[in-house]
Amino acid sequence: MPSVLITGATSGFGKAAAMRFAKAGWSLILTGRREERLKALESELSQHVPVLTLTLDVRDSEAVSKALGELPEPFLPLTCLINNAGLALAPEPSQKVDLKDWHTMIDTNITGLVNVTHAALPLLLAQGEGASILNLGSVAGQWPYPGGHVYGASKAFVQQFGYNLRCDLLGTGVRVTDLAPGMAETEFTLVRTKGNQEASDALYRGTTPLQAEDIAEQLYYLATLPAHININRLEIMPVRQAWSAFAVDRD
Ligand code: NDP
Ligand code: 8X3
Repeated sequence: MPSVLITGATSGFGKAAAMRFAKAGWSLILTGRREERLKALESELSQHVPVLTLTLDVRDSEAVSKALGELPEPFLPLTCLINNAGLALAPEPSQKVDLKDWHTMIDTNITGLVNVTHAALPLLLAQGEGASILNLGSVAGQWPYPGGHVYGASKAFVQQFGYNLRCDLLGTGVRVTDLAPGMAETEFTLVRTKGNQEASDALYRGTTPLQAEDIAEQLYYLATLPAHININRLEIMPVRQAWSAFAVDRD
């Protein structure tokens, strides 16, 4: 039975991916900080597939390496790692941002992703052919926009780290993909605005954003491609989102 480790399974893409992979009969290792949500997911999905929940913060490298170093037999070798845990903070311009918010994004989106990848690599190499690392990048990693600052830069790291990993993993069979979504309706904007439900609702109102299930479907597609195919980067936007013109400062 193939197994998938999903970081940030308590909400959004991670939760939807847990449902999608469970539907296909995969064993699930689900992580996040909110234990109650993990337990609720476990009690629902463990009726169908083996589920292991790990309550941890991806920023804590010791906790991550301990937890992944002790995975029980039914979850090994690991077929797929979905590095999904992440967040944006501080939609305001750089000159108004609290430095702590920049640090939180770097610690989660970069250091956290690196922590999990480092601990999971031996488990994926044990699988070899057909194994995958699916990293949640973002359109913000490729395209600049006001208020994107460290969030976009952290996702550019995710892309380049993935490409460099591919070079090192050549010959092992382990694949790496940067899945880069645009606007998707999850708790992402609620987190970014520190709990401003109205701002979150306003962003998604009157348009048709991606849904978490759309991204879960892409993750499942990537994880089940024939073993000789590696999609390096997959950027996906809602039809009702596109780029905009360059901004110009005028007198
Ligand atoms: P959500 O806020 O709905 O989910 C984020 C998940 O990350 C939660 O399960 C949260 O769990 C987890 N998480 C956050 N910080 C930590 C941490 N320190 N340790 C462990 N888990 C953590 O957002 P999305 O589902 O939208 O986002 C998922 C990923 O997709 C992120 O990397 C995001 O940057 C990226 N993305 C999102 C887009 C969007 O428009 N929604 C578009 C492009 C990319 P908990 O709080 O329980 O720890
Ligand atoms: C999240 C998508 O457009 O807010 O990564 O940057 S966007």
